[in-house]
Order: sequence, then C-alpha cells, then structure tokens
Amino acid sequence: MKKVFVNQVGFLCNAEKKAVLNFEAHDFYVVDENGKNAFEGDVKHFGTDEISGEDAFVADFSALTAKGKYKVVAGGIESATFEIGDNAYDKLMKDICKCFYFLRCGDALAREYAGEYHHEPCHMTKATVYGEDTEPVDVTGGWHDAGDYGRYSTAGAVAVAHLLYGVRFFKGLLDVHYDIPKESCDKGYLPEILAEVKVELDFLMKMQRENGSVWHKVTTFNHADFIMPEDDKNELFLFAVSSIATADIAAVFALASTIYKEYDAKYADKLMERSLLAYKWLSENPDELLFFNPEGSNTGQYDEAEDISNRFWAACSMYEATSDGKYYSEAMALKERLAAFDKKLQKKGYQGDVFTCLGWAEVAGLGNLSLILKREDNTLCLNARSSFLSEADRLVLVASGNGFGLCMDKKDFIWGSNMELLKYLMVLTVAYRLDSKKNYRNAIESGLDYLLGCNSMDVSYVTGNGEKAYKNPHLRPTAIDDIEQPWPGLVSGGPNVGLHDEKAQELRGKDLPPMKCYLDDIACYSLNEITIYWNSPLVFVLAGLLNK
Ligand code: G3I
Ligand code: 9MR
Ligand code: ZN
Repeated sequence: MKKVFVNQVGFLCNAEKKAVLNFEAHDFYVVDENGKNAFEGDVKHFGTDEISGEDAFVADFSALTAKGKYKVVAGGIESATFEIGDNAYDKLMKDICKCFYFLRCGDALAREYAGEYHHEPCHMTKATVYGEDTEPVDVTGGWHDAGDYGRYSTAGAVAVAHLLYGVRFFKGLLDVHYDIPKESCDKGYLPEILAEVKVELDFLMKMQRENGSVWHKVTTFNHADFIMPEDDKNELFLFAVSSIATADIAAVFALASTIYKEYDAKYADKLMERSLLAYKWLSENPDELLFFNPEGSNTGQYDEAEDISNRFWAACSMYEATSDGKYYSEAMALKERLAAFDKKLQKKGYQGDVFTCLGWAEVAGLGNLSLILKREDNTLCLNARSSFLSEADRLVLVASGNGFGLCMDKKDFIWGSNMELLKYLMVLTVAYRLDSKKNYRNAIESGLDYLLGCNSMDVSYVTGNGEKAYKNPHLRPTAIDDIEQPWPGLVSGGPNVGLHDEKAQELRGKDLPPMKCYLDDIACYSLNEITIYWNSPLVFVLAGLLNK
C-alpha cells in the first residue's frame, strides 16, 4: 500500500523535518489546516534498506518553520496530521511523565487524578521471603513494572536513573507540570518528577535487607491472569538477593542523594546511608551473585551475564556524589575488567560500546553519565566523554544507511527495540550536549520521528499521541477495564524479529523486514508491552531536545 510516513505529533519550528514515502513521486506538498499549500518540494529517492525493506523516497520540508497543523501530500496520498511549533511536544512530555503515576502500586489511583483509570489500592499484603522461614516483609509501594504487576529492583533503579540523570543534565524537567496528588509532592515543595521518583525510591528502600543487600524482585510466583491490580491477591514473594540489584541500588541512591539534598536534606542523608550500606555489602561480597527464577516461576527474570557493569555504575555514582578517591580507584579496576568482558561481546558480533550501555542489564553507560557530570579531566572522565562521542559518531553513520535516518541496525530489532532506539538517542543527546554537532541533533530528531510515526508500520508508538497511535498495549488494566483507549503516554516495546509470544508467531514465515515485525495486539507481550524503563529514556531525550 502507498503511504506517506511522518512524525504524527510534530516538529519544533527549527527542526529538520522529513516524511518518507514508500512509492515513487516527483514532488510533494505540505498542506495547512485550511487546505492551502504551505510548502512544496522535490522528493528524493533513497533506495531500499535492510531494516524496513521499503524503497524509500524522502520529502524534506525543514525550511517550513511556520507554526501550524499540516499534512504532507504526495502522488495524491496524504500523511497523518502533525503540528509544527515550539510547544509541539508539551502534551507528549506531560503524558510520558504521568505514565509513572498510573503505574503506582499500593496506593489507590484516585478519580481526581486518574479519571476513568482510577482503581483501589493493590498489592497491600506483606511479602514472603522465598525459601526462608522469616517474618513476611512490607514492601508496598513503587510502580508496577509493566503490563504485569511485578516490581523488580534493577528495572526500577534503571528507570529512576534515566529520570534523575535527566534532571541533572536538563533542569527544565523540573518545570514539567502535570496533575498528580499534591500530598506526594510534599504539598507542592517537590517538583512533580521528583515526587513521582520518590514513590519508587521509597519502595526500593524497602527492598534492601538490613545487611545492605537487595532482593532482586517482588512478584507473585507466576504472572497474574488478566485482572485489575487490586484483584491480584496471590501471595507475594521476595526472591533472592543479587549483587546486580544491590549494585544498581547503591548507584541510584547515591545519584538521588545529589538531587534530593536541595529539597530535603534528611531524605538525602538517608539515601546516602542506604547507598553506603549496599556498597559495603558489595565490598564484602566480591563474587557475583546473579539471579535466576526458581523452577516453575515465570515472572520477569531480568537475568544478566555479569555484575561488573553494575559495580562500575555504583563506584562511579559514589565517586560523583562523594569525590572520595577510593571509589575512583575501584571504578578504574572495574573498567579494566569490563573492557575484557566487552572484548568477548565484540567477538560475538556486538557492535556497540559497553561503556555507553544504558539498559536494564548493561549499565556501565549510566556510570559514565555520572563521570560526565563530574566534569573532571582525569582518565575516567575523559574516557566517559570520548566513549559517548565515538558511539554517537557510529550512530550517525548507521543513520545514514536507511531512508528513515534511523540510527538502528537490523540487530537492534529485539524485544523492546524502541528502548534500543531510545538508549541510542540518550547517547546522542549527551554527545550533543558535549559537542553541538548538527548531525547528532538530526539523528535524535529522526529517531523521535520514527517513534512517533515515521516508520513503515505508520504507527505512533506512544499511546494518545499521534493520529494513528497504537491502542492495544499488553497491559493488564487496559485488557479488562472496558475503556476504549489506554491511558496516554505509554511507549510500546515495538518491533521484535524474535516474535517471542504466541500471537506474534502468526507473523512467522511472512519474511517480514525487522521494522515490520510488529502487531498492535494486546496479546503480544514481546511486541507491544509497556514498561517503566521504556518510558524513562524518552523523558530524558525529550528533556534534552527541549533544553534551552
Ligand atoms: O543480549 C542479547 C543479544 O546478545 C542478542 O544479540 C539479542 C538477539 O536475540 O538478544 C539479546 O537478549 C535479549 C535480552 O532481552 C536483552 O536485551 C533477548 O533476546 C530478549 O528476549 C530479552 O527480552 C527481555 C524480556 O523481558 C525477556 O526476558 C526484555 O529485554 C525485557 O524488557 C523483558 O522484560 C519484561 C519482564 O521480564 C517482565 N515485565 C515486563 C517486561 C517487558 O516485557
Ligand atoms: O504478561 C506477561 C508479560 O508482562 C511478560 O513480559 C511476559 C514475559 O515474562 O509474560 C507475560 O505473561 C504471559 C506468561 O509468560 C505466559 N502465559 C501468558 C501470559 C500473558 O499473556
Ligand atoms: Zn500493585
């Protein structure tokens, strides 16, 4: 089918602006709300690329900078409507931030703030420590991870980190206002984003044992059926502690203490105390303690191949927060160990740089963000900056290889491919802050265009944002709440060549290019789920893009 793909939300006035056509045309028009031609130009042939399989034609209308609502028209085919304007992303930013409120656990979601998505308090019972004969523990609170109702320490720490590094790099994030309960903002004293993050931090504190180690997750033994959270009454279990969770928590608490100290010194001290406690446990337990589900349990495993990147992140974050040289030396030693691990990855064909990884598993890039914030001229800080800049250069090169200007390779279309993209956009965002090269900015904007509709599925991967936004996330409340639309601001996992769930397997054998391995279907948890850490990097990227 002939299509004109475009970012369905819109563009900042001075951004690079492109639509992609999957058919041949000579010229194109940009038409305003009154049907008047606001711009016309020539279509350029790009050719076929591996990721989309489309023979792509590009319509560049960057020169159109006037505020308004428009469509691109070529060969009689119209794109979705989009906006040009410096406020074009305001609603999107509020929605993606408020998503965390909608995922709150423990608390009821009040009608006043959640509207028709309100629900009763959930997961209020104490959790049994799995395999131990000890007292059950109160770990209420935090955010549900995703479409399931699990709460996982590493996933939570990484989502919080994206948001808090976002605040450290781009202060404008503190001025994003959206409606969440005032009491959680300490009656307005805390900016919304910090009030929301505190909900998760408070929960993560409960996940720490007295000896400093951190339980990997709290979930029921198996995933709940499709029921509302308050109806999920099965026994909650705290599964084993892991060194990966403990290190992530040490890192994120130290980071948080640097931010909350401006608002609440006592809370910041408590965070630092807990971070030190976790770090002490790590020092006394130098062997990796990885995590695997017990036999028969199917909730998220969040298994990792090593704990070196986590320990590196913890050391860097502690160094940034305390300036204590002991952490610097430890980070140095861990860096060597991680470099050796990276060599193994490269041998397996991995092309990225482990020192820029910002995901739920490989987190050395988060450590480097702390070092970049530290702005010193020592080896570690210089290496951090050069890793981000050279990875950004690699991404710009990748982006030149397809008609969408997308910095993704075919190997990136795995489970949660939209996060693979968003992590890259975070790298480019940081690189752009270090060195404001136009091609970094263009790659960020093209990546955002892809996420918001300029892709060969012709879909915006953020609910409620874009004329053709996807509507059927794998999200338990949405599956059963009888409300037509899911709440807005949820980033979908996106295309995944692995087609890991039963419904997705219907696409098997169709020989689809990576970008088309997607279905907007509620059953497709491997293509269309949502999670806190798929939203959080978009908050970071948008905060960078809107940074004045
Ligand atoms: O690291 C390998 C890479 O080397 C390889 O080239 C590539 C291609 O197969 O796979 C990479 O591993 C992937 C791994 O994530 C790390 O990114 C696996 O294929 C992929 O299946 C795995 O997916 C994870 C999925 O859980 C299954 O474990 C997702 O990233 C992760 O977001 C998702 O998390 C779930 C939680 O378990 C439960 N809650 C919902 C959440 C979102 O779906
Ligand atoms: O709904 C679950 C989703 O959140 C997870 O990402 C996914 C992988 O852990 O599992 C989903 O639950 C499915 C379960 O694993 C198997 N039976 C069907 C469940 C939902 O459709
Ligand atoms: Zn809950």
